[in-house]
Amino acid sequence: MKKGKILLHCILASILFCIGGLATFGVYTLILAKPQSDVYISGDLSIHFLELGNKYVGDSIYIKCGANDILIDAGSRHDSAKTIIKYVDEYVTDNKLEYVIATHGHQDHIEAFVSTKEYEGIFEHYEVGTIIDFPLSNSSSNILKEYRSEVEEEVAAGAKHYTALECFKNQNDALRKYQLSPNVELEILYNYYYENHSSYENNYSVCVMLNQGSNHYLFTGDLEEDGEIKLVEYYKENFNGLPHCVLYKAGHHGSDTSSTKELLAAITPEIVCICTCAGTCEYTTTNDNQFPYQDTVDKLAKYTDAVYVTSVVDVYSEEKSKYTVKSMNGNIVFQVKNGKWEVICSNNNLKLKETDWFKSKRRCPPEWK
Ligand SMILES: [Ca+2]
Ligand SMILES: [Zn+2]
Repeated sequence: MKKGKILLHCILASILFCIGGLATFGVYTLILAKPQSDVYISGDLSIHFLELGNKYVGDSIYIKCGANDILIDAGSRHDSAKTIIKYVDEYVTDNKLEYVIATHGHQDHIEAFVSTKEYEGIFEHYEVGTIIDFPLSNSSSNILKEYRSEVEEEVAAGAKHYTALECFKNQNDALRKYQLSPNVELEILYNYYYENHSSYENNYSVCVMLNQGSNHYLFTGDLEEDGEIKLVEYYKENFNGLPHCVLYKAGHHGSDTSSTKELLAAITPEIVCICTCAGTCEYTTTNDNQFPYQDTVDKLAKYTDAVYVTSVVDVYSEEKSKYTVKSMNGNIVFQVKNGKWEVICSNNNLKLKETDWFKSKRRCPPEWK
């Protein structure tokens, strides 16, 4: 190669190197300038743990993701329907719930789906796209019969209806994973009790994981200890284990029979939302075993202090007709916007450990001191 040509090459190479360097530097700064969370959280998503407008414990979780509206459960009583509808109507723009999931056949999870003379239920108020529910039940309650009959009406009106087992197995047009937006999918997990008998109705709960890139949010209905342990084992054996979960809806309203150390060790939750009325005597008058149980608090504390609770007893009475409730956090909203997540509650953003109820009714675990 001639000297002149070499020189020309050198100059060209230098120019290219400079441009390349600048370009690389430019891109690098751009990435650095973005919050780190942007790298793995993209797409808007909000998850709402609802207060249900009465003093009874129950679940109803509304999820908005892109154009999709999803409702997991509709408890706790018929009159909750008007509370749920009033709230959800603020977000639903087409009067359609694209997905409805009923975790199991207990009143405090399905009653508000159903209409009465006095109250319009969820199924009557909304058009419904796909209904996913529990394959098994031991219950012969009226509310479950009414639920089933309204599901049939929805199917006659064009809704699709699958069991969680059909979803998990991708059978009969059902899907294990529904893509809600380019970055978010709704995954129906496997639960041993989709196809095996349990004497606990709670164990039949449909288990759902929302996946947003590498962020995961877990909902297990009222799944009990035995079901949780089988869930953990199944995913360990077949899928390299359950992933770390940013968000976990505490199973069974904060009962000690859920949120086992096995499940918590697998998902190491960062934020825990409990749909319950703290200190309710609906099921027991023993303080430690009122939702959320002292033992549940102790187990959760090993992983996080970001624990939120929808409601709390206002006037306590051991007479069930006399106690009243008020908002603790109120409606708890976990939302992802512009690459960042945050928890915003309708009443206040206090963590459980900061509440008056906690200070007077629970022993503070060492991790929270
Ligand atoms: Ca919709
Ligand atoms: Zn329940």
